[in-house]
Amino acid sequence: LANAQTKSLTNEPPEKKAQRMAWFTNARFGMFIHWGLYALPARHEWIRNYERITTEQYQKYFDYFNPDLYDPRQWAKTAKAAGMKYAVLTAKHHEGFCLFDSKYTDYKATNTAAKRDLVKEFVEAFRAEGLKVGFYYSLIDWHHPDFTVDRHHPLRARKEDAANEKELAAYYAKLNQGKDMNRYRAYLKNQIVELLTNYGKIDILWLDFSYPGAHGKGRDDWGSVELLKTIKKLQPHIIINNRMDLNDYTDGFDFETPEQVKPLELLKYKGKYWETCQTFSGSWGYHRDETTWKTQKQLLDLLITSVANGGNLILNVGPTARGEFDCRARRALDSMAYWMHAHNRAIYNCTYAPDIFALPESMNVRLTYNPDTKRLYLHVFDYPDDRKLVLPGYKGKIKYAQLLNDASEVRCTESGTDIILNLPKEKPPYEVQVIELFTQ
Ligand code: FUL
Repeated sequence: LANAQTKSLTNEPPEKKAQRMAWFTNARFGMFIHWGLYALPARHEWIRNYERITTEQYQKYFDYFNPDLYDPRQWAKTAKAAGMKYAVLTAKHHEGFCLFDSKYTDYKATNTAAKRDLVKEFVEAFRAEGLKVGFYYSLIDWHHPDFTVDRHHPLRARKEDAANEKELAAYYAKLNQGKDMNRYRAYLKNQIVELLTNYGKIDILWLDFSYPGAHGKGRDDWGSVELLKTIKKLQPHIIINNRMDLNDYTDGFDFETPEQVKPLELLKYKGKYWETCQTFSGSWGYHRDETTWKTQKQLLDLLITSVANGGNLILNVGPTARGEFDCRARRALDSMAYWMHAHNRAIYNCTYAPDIFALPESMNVRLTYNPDTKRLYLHVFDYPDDRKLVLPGYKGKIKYAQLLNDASEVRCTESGTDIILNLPKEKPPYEVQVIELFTQ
């Protein structure tokens, strides 16, 4: 793989980048919002692709889109209460529908019963709650007439359309006649310019996603080098994810985006800038019939394990077609609010702990650490029956210990070089308990 990462696009020194990234790495927890016409079929945001729905067939979702309960101030309050410090909204997803008022298309919220710029209200509402705001923008577009139809597209060939590779190539050549990806590239650039010009200071740009070579231009399908320059010019402080295919450059992106990975896999991102994106269940868009909702403990595991490996969690909500978070999402967010209220000190401004504090895997604990206060946070996933937690080799490393939720002392006893934490008789009413350890 030609992925040498030697060429720089911006010549930004690492200290400067660290400064630019500081709010993001301190925030640790954000909200992803996937909202679009796919909320109406309510069977996954990829539905147009999965079910090979034509533009004409998909039109009914545009015609019936009427988010009468949309009140982003409620969303913002919910996000803030859950302890989230930023939010990223899908200004446009792969289906091509724009939640914002773009000059370059009619396929937008202002032309639906909503009759207004939904992005504008989102930005205002979240800012008013003191949250940072970001835009997800899909590089892929299944609606745009110039976007190449290939095997990744909803209108892709069926088995009966071509008997062999040659016929398949001819099939696509015919379908794509008159289409011009240069026009599409101009469209996407124009829209990104709109998004970064018309809504004030934008904190994150989340572009999605590249499958190199699919559109006949090799590794620069989106005109990404130019695009990045434009973005940085408009919003010099913006933080950009890694999906616009600039992986060959040292500074072609700001953070990595492990998607839907298990907590254990997050270890390998330690030392980089990253944010894992995760759903409550399988789908990003509102999915009515999904039954695989993560438990509160699984959600906490994702958040805590992210911080314990020096990264962020962006947790997704798929609002309904009426514009609300459905009750399952609200319940999950409420449970995060309950935990975060008592424990956010173990999350914000925290990262992985120095190696001298490493504990055996068998303990099923996670460690987070605040480098400014030098406090160490021990997240207990299995509350011990005998209420004793042995920290091997910890003698001399800890000055004081307290439960984080109520600042009640956790008495420490020594045994050889170990420290034994004497936990409360009654297990505190949280899925994960946190003990704050003062190391100085
Ligand atoms: C993926 C997309 O295809 C999904 O629909 C979702 O937006 C996720 C965050 O990124 O690549």
